Amino acid sequence: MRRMAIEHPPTQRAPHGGLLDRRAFLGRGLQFGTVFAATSAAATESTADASGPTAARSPPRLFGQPFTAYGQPSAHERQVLRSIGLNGRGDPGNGAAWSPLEQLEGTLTPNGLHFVRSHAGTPAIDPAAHRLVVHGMVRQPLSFSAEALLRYPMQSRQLAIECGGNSSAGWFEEPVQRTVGLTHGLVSCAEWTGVPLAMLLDECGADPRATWVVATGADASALQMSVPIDKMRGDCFIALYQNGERLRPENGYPMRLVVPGWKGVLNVKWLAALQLADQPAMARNETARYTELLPSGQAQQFTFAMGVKSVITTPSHGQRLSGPDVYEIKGLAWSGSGAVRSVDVSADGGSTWVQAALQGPRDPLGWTRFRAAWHWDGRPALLQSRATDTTGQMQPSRDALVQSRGRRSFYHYNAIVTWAVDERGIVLHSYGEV
Ligand SMILES: Nc1nc2c(c(=O)[nH]1)N[C@H]1C(S)=C(S)[C@@H](COP(=O)(O)O)O[C@H]1N2
Ligand SMILES: [Mo]
Repeated sequence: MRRMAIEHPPTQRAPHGGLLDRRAFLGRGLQFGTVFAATSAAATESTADASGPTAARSPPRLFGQPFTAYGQPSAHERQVLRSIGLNGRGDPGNGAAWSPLEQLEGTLTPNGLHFVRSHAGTPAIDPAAHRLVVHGMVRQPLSFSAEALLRYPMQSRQLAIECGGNSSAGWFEEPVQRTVGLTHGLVSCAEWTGVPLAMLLDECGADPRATWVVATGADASALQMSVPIDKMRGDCFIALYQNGERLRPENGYPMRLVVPGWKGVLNVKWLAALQLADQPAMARNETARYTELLPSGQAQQFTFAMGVKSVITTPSHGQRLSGPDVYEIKGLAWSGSGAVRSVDVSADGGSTWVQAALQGPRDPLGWTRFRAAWHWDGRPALLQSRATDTTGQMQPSRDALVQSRGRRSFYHYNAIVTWAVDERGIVLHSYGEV
């Protein structure tokens, strides 16, 4: 965690729980920059002999390692890994690899750390043999190989894909004590590149009476998901590339459906068929699963867009503040309905809020990185972030979410997350009580 030097902790508790507003952030940041520069200049001067810290910092002049045909992360970063969780029920290979959000910076997920959620493992698909068939209510059913699709005009978007079941531990009675990645890591943001679906629908001569498109994958889960045709025509595409290289096998190689902003399960991987129809398929994953059981006892179906959400990734569970000081609070925000307009940060459990600085580059449906400077005075604090999107939706408190959705929900948990910092600097997950 980045630490910045500060003189002395004030004896009075600072307003806003020590959160510095954006102007103060800039002013103080520059001041700290100067302090750092002065310190290192002094160090250089007083340690002119070769045994000093300056000499120790210079790299040894040895010949380097050979070139590699496919680069790997530094051996010193080998601990930055996804966490694998098998579901234990359902098909073999039903489970997920959670992305280590607390170890990431910026707004893109490297391909090797993109979360994976699969219902029946990763199928071995030979791209030469794989076909996408578009059929049903069309004038002319067509089949597309990956090679054929690669010749179409493409588009790229930076999109957060989030599993509908992400953050579902938030529904538990007691706050789970796990890292951000293991609680909220079923979301990632990548630049997806591929062929707009509208182009393929036109080529097949979509029947104007078709209202739904049912997507099926080639894996053993035989996942079937129905998406309204207006959405499909509007902004869905068949992705062939992920962050500039062909899709990873776990993420749908050689082709997947991308449904911007909507729940992850609709983004069918290893896409094999698109059937145009005048009704949804009513398949298992849109009836028995991926529906919301409401307090009334009724279940809500076809809950598509992911809600507005944010989470502080630093400081967060498992990290420790080393003492009273100024820290950068940072985290991620996204919404399935529109761009993140603002993120507020609180250090006193939501009594007072300060606007965080937002960082791009940003696709409206991609990740937004937020940052705020915080002076921790060494006393217990409750850190929270709260995002608002351009449609006016604001991330709810946990109480408000439970109030409206009851206790039998599983999907679409997007409440404010609280990290409690105790006087030792230990960070725990909390439901807001001091
Ligand atoms: N064919 C197929 N597509 C699938 C799935 C699957 O099991 N099989 N899992 C879905 C679910 S539940 C999610 S959240 C996303 C996850 O995408 P990712 O693994 O690329 O992160 O893929 C969806 N597409
Ligand atoms: Mo999912």
